[in-house]
Amino acid sequence: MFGFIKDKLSKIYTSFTSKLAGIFNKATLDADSLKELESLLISADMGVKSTKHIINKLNTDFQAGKISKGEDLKNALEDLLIEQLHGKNLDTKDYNVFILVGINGSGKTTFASKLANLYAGKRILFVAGDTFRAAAVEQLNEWAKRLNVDIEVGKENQDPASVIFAGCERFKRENYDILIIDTAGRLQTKVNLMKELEKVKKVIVKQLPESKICTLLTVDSMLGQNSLEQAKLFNESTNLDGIVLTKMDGTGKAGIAFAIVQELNIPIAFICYGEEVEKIKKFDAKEYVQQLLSE
Ligand SMILES: Nc1nc2c(ncn2[C@@H]2O[C@H](COP(=O)(O)OP(=O)(O)OP(=O)(O)O)[C@@H](O)[C@H]2O)c(=O)[nH]1
Ligand SMILES: [Mg+2]
Repeated sequence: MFGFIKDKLSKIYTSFTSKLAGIFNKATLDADSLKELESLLISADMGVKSTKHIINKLNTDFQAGKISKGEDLKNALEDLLIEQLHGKNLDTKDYNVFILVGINGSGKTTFASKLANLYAGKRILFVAGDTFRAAAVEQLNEWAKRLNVDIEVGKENQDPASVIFAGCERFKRENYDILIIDTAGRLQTKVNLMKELEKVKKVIVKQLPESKICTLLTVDSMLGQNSLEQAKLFNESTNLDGIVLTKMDGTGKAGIAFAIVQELNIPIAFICYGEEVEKIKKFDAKEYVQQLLSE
């Protein structure tokens, strides 16, 4: 699939890309080729809406004779996919405060470390907003030590909003460059937990009126279409600025990026493809599509 994770190509993607190549290599296309492409896109979790939109456009071009060989199809598909992502890349350089939200195990804390590593050289403060699990605090603490980053930690079971409040105060008082707030994992369907997150966001916005706040949702790309519902509900309670697609090194369904951007109009900010701190890439729509379509 992607050049930067080729060493970990999943079986699904080996078959996805080779089937795509099978269509692109055809000297003449027929209506079945488009049907085949349609089911391939659905299987990559692109979502029915995005897929229909693309296939309809390709069909129109096919009927009009603008697409006749596989290579034409590849080029037209590439343009359409890039267009679907709106060429919209979130530039995290515009922000100095990051709030990481997402369901349990989606990769928030790991991403916190990757983000801090990207800002190496800056004065960074972590806030351990997951006060429910001692292990969660310990995990972030471990990263703080390794990356030489300061960390604000509360007491066990302390109201997360109050730890985060203290973190915001310290960020201002001690003039840090970057604030990274890790939060507890929660299911988007748990209303009380989502309300708590809403409160946390309000506290941050109120405490840091001068800061540029970026709320990022980590999405486990292996969950496919479920992620769409997650993103929708997290967006309702926290007003997301961007999505971080994690675990793209697994059987990640690359199509989900299109479904999220198309249906929710939230840009993808980063993709993560491994547990190690350097396994992260700033999202680039054009590069993403080109790598997805290349063998
Ligand atoms: N393969 C792979 N594993 C990842 C990636 N990102 C995170 N992980 C692993 O996924 C697991 C969960 O990651 P965490 O960062 O702890 O997730 P979290 O969202 O903070 O989890 P909670 O705090 O429990 O909600 C850990 O074992 C990570 O090492 C990734 O991009 N690829
Ligand atoms: Mg965590």
